[in-house]
Amino acid sequence: MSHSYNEQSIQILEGLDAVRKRPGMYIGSTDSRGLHHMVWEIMDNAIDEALNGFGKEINLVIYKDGSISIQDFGRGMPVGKHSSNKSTLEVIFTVLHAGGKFGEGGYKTSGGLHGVGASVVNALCEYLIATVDYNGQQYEMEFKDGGQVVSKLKKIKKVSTTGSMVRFKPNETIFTETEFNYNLIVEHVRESAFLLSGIRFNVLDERTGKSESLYYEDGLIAFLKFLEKKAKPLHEPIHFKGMGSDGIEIDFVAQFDDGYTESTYSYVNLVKTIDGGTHESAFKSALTKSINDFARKNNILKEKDKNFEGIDVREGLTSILLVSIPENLLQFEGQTKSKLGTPEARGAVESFILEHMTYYLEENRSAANAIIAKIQQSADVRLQARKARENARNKNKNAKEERLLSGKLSPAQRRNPKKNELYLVEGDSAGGSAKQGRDSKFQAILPLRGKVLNTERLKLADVLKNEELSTIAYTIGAGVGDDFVVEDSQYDKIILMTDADTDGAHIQVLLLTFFYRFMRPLLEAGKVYIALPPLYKIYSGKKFDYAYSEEELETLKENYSSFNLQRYKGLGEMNADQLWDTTMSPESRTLIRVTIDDFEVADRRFFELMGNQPNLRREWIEENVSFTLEDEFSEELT
Ligand code: 28G
Repeated sequence: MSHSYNEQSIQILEGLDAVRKRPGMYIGSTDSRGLHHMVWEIMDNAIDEALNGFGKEINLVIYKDGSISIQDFGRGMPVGKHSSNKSTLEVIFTVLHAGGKFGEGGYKTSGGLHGVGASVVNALCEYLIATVDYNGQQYEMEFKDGGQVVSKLKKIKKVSTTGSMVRFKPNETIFTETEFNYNLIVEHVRESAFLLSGIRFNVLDERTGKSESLYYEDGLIAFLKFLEKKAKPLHEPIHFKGMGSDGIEIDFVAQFDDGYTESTYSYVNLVKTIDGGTHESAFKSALTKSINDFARKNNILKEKDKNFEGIDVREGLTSILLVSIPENLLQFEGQTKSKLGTPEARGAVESFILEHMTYYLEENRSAANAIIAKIQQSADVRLQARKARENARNKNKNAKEERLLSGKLSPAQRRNPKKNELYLVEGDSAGGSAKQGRDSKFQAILPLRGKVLNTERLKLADVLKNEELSTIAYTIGAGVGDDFVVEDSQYDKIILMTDADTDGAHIQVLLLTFFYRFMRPLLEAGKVYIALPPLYKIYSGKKFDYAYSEEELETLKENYSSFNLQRYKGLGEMNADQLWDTTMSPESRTLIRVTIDDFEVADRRFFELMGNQPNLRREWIEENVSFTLEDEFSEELT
């Protein structure tokens, strides 16, 4: 006898040990969420007892020592002997029940088994005390350190009521957060009170003295009112309650207001279904159908009119959908099991809502008219917005020619295709400096906004739809694609000027790809260049130098006894004069000519030319792993 008892108790401790080893499997997490989950677990048991019709009040107290208690006035947890020779109470708190909410397989339902979760909570506690009032007697049992029995079930005193109370203090070494959040608890309890009309919840925080008593007679309507926003309701709340097919019970409230937000809340067996599911989508389609049917029947929607869409119908709608599904039909989906999968719920909810809503609209004409008018308005706005977008798009098309001519280009004063230079500059602000710093006699500036379209796999027609690239083509003035005639180029040099960072490198690659694919003769003629802005300015007093690479900086340092260093993160950090001196003046700048054979080893050469910056190169490759320039180009060359 004693042998088997020991064996069993070892098994039990191992069971609870599993909970402590992997708390996340049983309560989701060990942060504030998990901490409060412990409270919901125990509270659900108290709620189940009340739902069974035993007790109408539940108390919750937060204590100064970091513990919390939940009390119900039900029948009292069983205190009798269990077959294992232990009290049933001990079994409830020490035997791990199958199907944890976060483990494989199982899912949680309120109204399910009593006691599931109590042992999990116990396993994660510094202490737990269970008190039971039953048959005129108060009993108590205490556990510590995750389920170890401190005292076997003992009689405390005579009482005249029945019920259960569980007080527990979560283990501080397991949870990263051990302070109970009063507001969070009140809001959770409030939600329960809305869903469980007729049960009173009292919350007391002994740390602060704050308390709250939550009781709603007509919970769903109270919930609806609670959710009410600034917007004005269009009618009295809609409330349908009854039995649908397959034994699925439905409780539904809804109210339209003159606002624009949709709030849909759905629950299955009192568990919130954040991700919706079959019941929620059924309600939505039934609602849309009932509205459209009504609008057609009453000639509000004419034959030529399109149906209202779901988003029109639900604009300004607050709704709460509660379904109770027999346990054998329950099916949850998704990672967090918060989406209903039960197929039967679709049919049950759809026909229930359709039938009731159709009847409601017929019987409440003034409400129906207000609702339909509002929906009509939403639909009109949606259609107008669509039209406005389409118009804007068409207008763009027509205005294109014009804009290309005026454009963003700052042209050169002289017209000399043998000498003129076109700077393609990353960003408007650098474009501004370049415009000021340039020699406007022969240098033209075209600022580029943001990323350039990747033309790797695009057809010419698509490329020309892109504003940035068609502007470049138009500015160069030598055509594009098969029509490109390099002799017609308005510029002797096309110079790409970007920041010396990964974005800049990316823009260069995209532009070169564009030239390679659609203006190749330009590259073959050696007319495309990359400007090399300095990375550093080293200075002391009036003396200064620019460094274009890390090595150059090291060499330059030797010429200074002491120095200041400015690192240029972008072109924008240079003023117009500096930009001229370092990057644009034919006297002092460094340009990299991009030739066609470069492309065979494009990325290697490219980054060498970018100035020896292995970090940048690595970063760039890491960020753009899918961009395999070298392969693509070599492929086309062979
Ligand atoms: C205080 C916080 C959490 C609970 C009860 C009441 C009973 C019970 C709980 O039974 C399952 C059922 C009988 C063996 C049921 C008492 C029937 C008769 C109960 C709670 C299995 C457990 N008498 N109240 N469990 N029994 N309150 N509050 O947990 O057959 S749990």
